[in-house]
Amino acid sequence: MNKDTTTEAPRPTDNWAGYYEKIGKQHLAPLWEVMSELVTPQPASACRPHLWRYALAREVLMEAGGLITAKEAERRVLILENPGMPGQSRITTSLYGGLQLVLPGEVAPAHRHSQSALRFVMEGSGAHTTVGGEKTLMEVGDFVITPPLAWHDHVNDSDQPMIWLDGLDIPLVQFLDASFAERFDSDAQPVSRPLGDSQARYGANLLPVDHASGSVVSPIFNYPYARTREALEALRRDAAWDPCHGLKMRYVNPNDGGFAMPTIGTFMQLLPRGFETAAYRATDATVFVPVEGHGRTQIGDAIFAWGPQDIFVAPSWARISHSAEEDSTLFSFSDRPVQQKLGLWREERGDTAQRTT
Ligand code: 1HN
Repeated sequence: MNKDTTTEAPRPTDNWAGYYEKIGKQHLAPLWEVMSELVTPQPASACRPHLWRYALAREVLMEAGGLITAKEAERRVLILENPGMPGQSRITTSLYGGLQLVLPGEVAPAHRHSQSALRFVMEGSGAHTTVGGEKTLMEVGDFVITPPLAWHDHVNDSDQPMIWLDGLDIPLVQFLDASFAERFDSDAQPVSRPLGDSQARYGANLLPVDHASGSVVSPIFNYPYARTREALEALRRDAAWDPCHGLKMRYVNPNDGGFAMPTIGTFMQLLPRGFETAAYRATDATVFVPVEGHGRTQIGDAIFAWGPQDIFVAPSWARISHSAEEDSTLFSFSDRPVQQKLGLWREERGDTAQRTT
């Protein structure tokens, strides 16, 4: 037995505050006061389920179009702030979301940063973004990638406003203190490859014969909706519906079959008219964007009715069930690649809505 006399000193139970103050001066703190908050029996997220109605967000975004130019703002974006984390520029705990407007004739000037970005096109046609020296045209439903530290600028040379959803891994990079960013010395970077180059080179189920890149970012930087939709339509004939997901596909990096982006997993699913999914939950909080159709989604206790271009978010480990009133397609994204690489990702399938734990 330990006979060290210090263990026999009176326990400071009547003066915890004094004890905490004393150890605080040495930048020490008692684990026993916080342990149950640090290590929770299941995810205890500040993230709340929420739906942003596109028509309402669009109205105030267009108003911003009259208040500030894309160039003045650098990026004219309204941040989608999760109501459980106000002021933190987060749509989920680990990810950022925003709605960006580029008006006809405008340029969002070239810059680059460590954060990965996805664009999911909500409205407009034919504006372009240039990423790492290649231009791509943007159409509704296209999923476009900006890899870490790739130069990127957006130019709207069409005659319609262009609006897209930005998804970035900003909170993750912030957490890791790994952010670098710089401005290009002109608004638009030089274009060094022809339109459609990466699509032909990497997006046609072919790779150049000596292609050896094991890059964690997909070299395909635009996954056009038309092709994704066509694949889903062809697959529905087989009707191998997943009870929790309908028909759900993952955007893929042809280098390795992994996720298209290293930190953000992206998906597109088809729910046919009348389909009701079984309850499902996973540890990756997920942002959903309906492209076509109407339906309802229950997330925990919240129920959201949705239509095209609305945006809704499900926190980690909240039970999700969808019902589609029409044939519906839902784009979604989450931090699943990070969680899977770290061995943290977990899912639970099936209708367990009656369970309390
Ligand atoms: C950014 O670079 C874009 O390139 C959009 O369109 C949103 C939010 C924070 C930091 C960089 C873009 C962004 C961003």
